[in-house]
Amino acid sequence: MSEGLRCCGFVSVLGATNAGKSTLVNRLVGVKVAITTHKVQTTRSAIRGVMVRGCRQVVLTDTPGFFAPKRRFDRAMQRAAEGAREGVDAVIFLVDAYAGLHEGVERGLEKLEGAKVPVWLVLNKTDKVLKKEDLLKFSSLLHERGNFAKSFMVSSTKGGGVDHLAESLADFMPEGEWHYEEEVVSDMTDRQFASELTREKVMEVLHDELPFQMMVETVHWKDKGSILWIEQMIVVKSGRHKGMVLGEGGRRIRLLGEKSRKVLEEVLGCRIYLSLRVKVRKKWDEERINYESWGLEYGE
Ligand SMILES: Nc1nc2c(ncn2[C@@H]2O[C@H](COP(=O)(O)OP(=O)(O)O)[C@@H](O)[C@H]2O)c(=O)[nH]1
Ligand SMILES: [Mg+2]
Repeated sequence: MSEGLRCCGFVSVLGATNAGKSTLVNRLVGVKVAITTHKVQTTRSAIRGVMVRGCRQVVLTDTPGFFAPKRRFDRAMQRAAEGAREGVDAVIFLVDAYAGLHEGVERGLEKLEGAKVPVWLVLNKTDKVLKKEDLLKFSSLLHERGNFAKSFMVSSTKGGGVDHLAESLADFMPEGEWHYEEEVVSDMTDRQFASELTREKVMEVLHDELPFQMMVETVHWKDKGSILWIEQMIVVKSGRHKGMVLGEGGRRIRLLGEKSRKVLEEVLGCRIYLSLRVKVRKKWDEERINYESWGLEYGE
């Protein structure tokens, strides 16, 4: 533990879906806490990642992106994103500099209007924008539209600018006891993380509408000494989706298990036996218990 006056604060990362919020949080924390994909709506609930710089702890909340909610599940995700605007020391409004101004950004600007805490504008994916003047133009356009206390430019995948942002965040944290123990990086349990990771792999491998209509439950978790035994259930909404997950002769589900296990072994640092199964539950996204286990509000 480093010596010095302890500081600790909370920062929410908000922005359109696919802006790179989860990638940035992982980069700031230094290890993977949130799953990321090129798909929209990957992050379903608010996940906390903990960044430490010297004697300063920054608790980052990664949120589902802003988008137009249609179903109950969408509405619950939106409430989780909106709720993260309050009770924090600062908000990061993350914008994909390459995608420019679009509906999700507009929605974010609207939601952040009149925010009671300082909002920091962070332009992401600068590696994809070749001309610096385009970045500056876009930044000033956003400054006309919103009230930002500070602004930054980063590439969350390549790392450019992230260190400066991390330093500024840490410096901004008020004096106070740490909220989490020193070695904690996330508020998710390993079991929840394991479910999320398999969901990421399913989303990566199946490139159509299936991902939004699927969840992963970890149904069995046992430490058997030399090996950690995990059984998971992929829950889908139809027999057709089940077939897609299984693949011919079960080939796809075996591949999914392989991919998920590899990353899990890396992150958890132990040998893992992972068994995946798939089942159909037509209305899983209407079941109250699933919302509670993700910390989402069920709503009307
Ligand atoms: N080129 C580039 N891609 C990025 C950057 N940050 C995120 N991405 C990609 O953008 C996609 C969405 O990222 P994700 O973190 O899941 O976005 P979220 O929905 O805002 O959480 C993923 O494919 C990321 O690899 C970046 O700085 N540069
Ligand atoms: Mg995300």
